[in-house]
This record gives sequence, structure tokens and C-alpha cells, in this order.
Amino acid sequence: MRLEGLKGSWTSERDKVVESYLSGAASALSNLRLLDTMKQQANIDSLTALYNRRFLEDYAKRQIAVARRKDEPLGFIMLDLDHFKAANDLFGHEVGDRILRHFAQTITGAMRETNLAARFGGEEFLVLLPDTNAKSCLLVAERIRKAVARMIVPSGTDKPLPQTTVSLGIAVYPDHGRTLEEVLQAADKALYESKRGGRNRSTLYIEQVEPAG
Ligand code: GH3
Ligand code: MG
Ligand code: MG
Repeated sequence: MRLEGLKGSWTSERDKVVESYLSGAASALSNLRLLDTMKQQANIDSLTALYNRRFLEDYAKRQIAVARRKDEPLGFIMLDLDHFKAANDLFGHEVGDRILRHFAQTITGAMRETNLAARFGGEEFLVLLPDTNAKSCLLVAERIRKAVARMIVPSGTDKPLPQTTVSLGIAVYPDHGRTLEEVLQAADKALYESKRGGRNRSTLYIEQVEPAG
């Protein structure tokens, strides 16, 4: 900051006033910056740097409102690593964490910029795809699945890690649910079908006909 004035008009008292104003402003600015960082941290998962569940739920609800207003579909892909407990048990938690970080990068590398990926919890993730129909969601899901099946995670030893794979479930607003809870439930059911079918696959939710009885 530069102050200009008539020669001789500047006094040491004025110096002090300016100084005290500036230090007040600096402290307010640094408080704002801290608040900004904390707000961001509250939305970000520290291990993977993806958005966390809290942010995703808030964002997804808003996106549903947008999709409803614009009469557009909103896609949900739920992802869960296959046999991740075994990887943790065999190679340790640190290697498990490394797999999760690589996995997060692989997801973001395989999706569009308008899509949003979040760590839903543990080894479960979610990708939100605005204005994307079921068929396109399935294409993205398969692209992610194949990228994960090629992903190389350093083991830290001479022995390579066994290949990580992922199972995926897809559901689309409004066809498979009209609220966030309903769509997530549908995506979860589809994911379960992927697991049941042998893992390392993508399944689109299909409405089950309740057996008569
Ligand atoms: P499935 O193929 O049926 O999904 O089997 P799974 O072993 O992946 O599923 P399960 O739910 O039994 O195990 C999930 C494991 O994920 C258990 C837990 O130790 C591990 N896990 C969850 N969060 C973390 C984490 O932050 N770091 C590490 N290293 N492991 C985690
Ligand atoms: Mg799981
Ligand atoms: Mg799992």
C-alpha cells in the first residue's frame, strides 16, 4: 500500500492511525481466509480429496431440484471396491489407503468435468451425472470400471498387488426414484446385483416386480 500527501503534512500520529487500520484489515482478511479453508475442509474427504458425503447429499438435493425444473435426468453411479477387506488384511491399512487414493484419481480421470465424485464412506463412492440418461451413465460406469481394472497401485515391495476391481450400480432420477433417498436406494440395489453377479461389473437398476402372494 502506498500513501501520498503534501510534503510536511504527514505526522507520526497519522502513521499510527494508518498502521492500526491496516493491521485490523489484515487480521480480518486472514480470518476470512481461514474460514474459507475450513469451509472447504468440511466438504472434502482428507484421504482422497474428493467431496465427502455431507457435501454430496446437499449438492445432490440441489441438483435434483435443478433436474426437476429443467425436466432433465440426473444420473447416480454408486461404486464399491471388490474384496477390499482382503486387501487390507493381506497388505495392511496403509496399502489400503493408497488403493483408495489411486481409485479416487481413476474415477475423476474417467468422468466428465460436469460430473461430481464423492467418497460416500469407507470404500464406497458416488458419481453424480447431471443431464445424463441411463444409457450414458452405463457408458461412464463401464469406462470407470475398465480404468480401475487396469489401474496399477505400487505395492511398496517387489511383489505386485493383486488387481483392484470395483462393482457399480446405476440409477437415474426421476425414472428410478423421485427423492435422493429413493434414487440412492435404487443405485444401491443395482450395486448389490453387480456384487451378486460376480463383481467387477456395472448394473443399471431395473424395477423389481414384487412376487404375488
Ligand atoms: P465386497 O466385495 O462385498 O464389497 O467385499 P469388501 O471386502 O470390499 O467389503 P466389506 O464391507 O466387508 O469391507 C470393506 C472394508 O473396507 C473393511 C474396512 O476395513 C475397509 N475400509 C473402510 N474404510 C477404509 C479406509 O479409510 N482405509 C482403509 N485402508 N480401509 C478401509
Ligand atoms: Mg462396502
Ligand atoms: Mg467392498
